[in-house]
Amino acid sequence: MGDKRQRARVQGSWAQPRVRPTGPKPKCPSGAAAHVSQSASAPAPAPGSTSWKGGPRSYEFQQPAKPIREVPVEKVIEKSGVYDISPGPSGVSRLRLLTDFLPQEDADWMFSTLLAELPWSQKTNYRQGDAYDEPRLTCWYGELPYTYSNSTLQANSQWHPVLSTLRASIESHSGRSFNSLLCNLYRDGHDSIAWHSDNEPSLGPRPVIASLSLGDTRIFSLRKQPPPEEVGDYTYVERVRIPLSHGTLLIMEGCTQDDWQHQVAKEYHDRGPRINLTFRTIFPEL
Ligand SMILES: O=C(O)CCC(=O)C(=O)O
Repeated sequence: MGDKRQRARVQGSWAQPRVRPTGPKPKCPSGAAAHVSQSASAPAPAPGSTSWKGGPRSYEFQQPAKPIREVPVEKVIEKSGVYDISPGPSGVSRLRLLTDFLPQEDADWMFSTLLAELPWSQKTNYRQGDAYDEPRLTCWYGELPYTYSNSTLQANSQWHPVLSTLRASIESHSGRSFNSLLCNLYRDGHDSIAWHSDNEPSLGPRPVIASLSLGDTRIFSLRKQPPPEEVGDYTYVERVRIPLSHGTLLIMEGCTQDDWQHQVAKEYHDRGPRINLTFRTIFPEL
């Protein structure tokens, strides 16, 4: 899939402008596979020679059978603001980014306190019955348990005082209330979270997720869900990339969880630890 997307991008953006042949449409001598053919009358070049002897070089241009499809250019969001990343299909998907939500000194001491004092552990998830360890550490706060990827984080109402303070300030900034928190610790650049949407039934329709980042910067990527006719092929979908730095608050709302997926991919250069706090609301009746 990655390879397909790369080939499509090379064709779409880097290829030379398409030359339209004038005159009658050339016929493909040996079926649709031959896009550029060399004249059959031209003999092979002499060994070591750099030019063809014995006749002019001639090429026949064959239009590709299907029009070349452009891969949309990935959008980058780096500045604070409100971004409507799509108007549908389910409704508006909206991101609010605040890069300096926490002053640097507060972000610094909160990061080191949470890194040292939260009960971090590695969760085991299940895919088609097979167990795998999440490539990051987590802990959960909330009156209710939280289930995703076929395993459950147990209820935990012992909020760390730093987390209670942060919850109150994010609630007063956003005008939303949150009863739960999933904390993620990416120990280094090899830790990650795979493509997913926060769309568990217990989060209710159109959940609002407030995500606070502390520590090293990591790239938060979003990709749009493909329309049904693409049968799960993400090659041509819209993409957004947001570097989430120390003290940045990102709020996802509207239809973001219906129409988009997000991830934090592994990186192959050195990254220090990063904590991400995702405040959510869990509905007991769902
Ligand atoms: O680490 C992040 O920024 C994203 C975390 C996330 O996607 C999640 O907890 O669902």
